[in-house]
Amino acid sequence: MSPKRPDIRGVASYPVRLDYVQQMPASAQAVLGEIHFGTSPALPDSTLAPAAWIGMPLLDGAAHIELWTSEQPVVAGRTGPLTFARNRDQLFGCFAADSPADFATFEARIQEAYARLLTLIDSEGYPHLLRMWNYFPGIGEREGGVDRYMVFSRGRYQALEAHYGKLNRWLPAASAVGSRHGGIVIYFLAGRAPGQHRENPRQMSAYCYPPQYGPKSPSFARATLVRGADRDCLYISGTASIIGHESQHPDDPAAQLEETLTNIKALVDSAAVEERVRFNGFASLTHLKVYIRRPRDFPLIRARLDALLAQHAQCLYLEAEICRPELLLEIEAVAMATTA
Ligand code: 3EB
Repeated sequence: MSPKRPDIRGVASYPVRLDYVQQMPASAQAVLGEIHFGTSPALPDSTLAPAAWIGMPLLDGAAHIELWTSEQPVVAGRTGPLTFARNRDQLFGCFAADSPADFATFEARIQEAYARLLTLIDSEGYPHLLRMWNYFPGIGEREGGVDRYMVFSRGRYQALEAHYGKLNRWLPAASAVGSRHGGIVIYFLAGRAPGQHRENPRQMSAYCYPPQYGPKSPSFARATLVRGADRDCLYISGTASIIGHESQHPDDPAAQLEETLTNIKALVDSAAVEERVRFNGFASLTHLKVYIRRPRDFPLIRARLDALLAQHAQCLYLEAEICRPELLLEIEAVAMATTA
């Protein structure tokens, strides 16, 4: 177990609990989902709740399981390649499948994943997407003037457009990151009630990016705010060294880290002011996943975050391929605030 565990147990009025752990607790609260990171596929033999492996090397040997649990009773189910577990308020779902090498087949698989999960959340009665994670190998591979990330973006766009029309106000916070091994894994949180999707004052909305980033723009919000009775939670999307739509500081990991942190701070602070949430800047960050392209940049990044973050912050450091070749790192986070 990580020595830095926040004491947020007993907060029944926020519907899910997240921990990054080293091993599954012997008797967990009801499990909504478990996502295992690392290079060797090690999944439980049989679980009712969604379980998936992401083939991404760990840069820090500590925690490697992203564990979602619930204090309320959980009901689990499966339809085809989708598994899910839901409590009264939220549904955790996971799509896992091979990743086709061929771009056209890959795009069709992504579109199918999104079509299926959108159908699932409607039929189960949790129609509001709150947070999405997208992992697949070869994100930077190029073929015919596009890369695999652009093809992913188009497959996702087409399924979302078929479901919601051209409206962007439904789009949730997301991450889309390249793994090294394994297939496509897409997992998500959806709610009975909507979250508040937020944009970053320093960045162009991703769904408005110009076509140089792909024939269809990436479909996600910069953050999604989910309110609980005595706790508010801001799910912060994968965030990188981008201002407007342009990558900043090529080849300078320290400067990319500072720009990324400034972007995250802008999301937390703007949500605090505009939605009147009691966030307190970086001190409110409770969970971070730090995706690093080159292992040699890890010590610098780790040292800066150790100095900046609260003692109780939980971090996962992963070696990953970021969707633009010049980006050396990307950080996703959760910020929490009490309401009373
Ligand atoms: C960016 O800001 C960096 O396509 O779902 C970050 C988070 C990024 C989510 C996605 C992409 C996605 O454009 C990349």
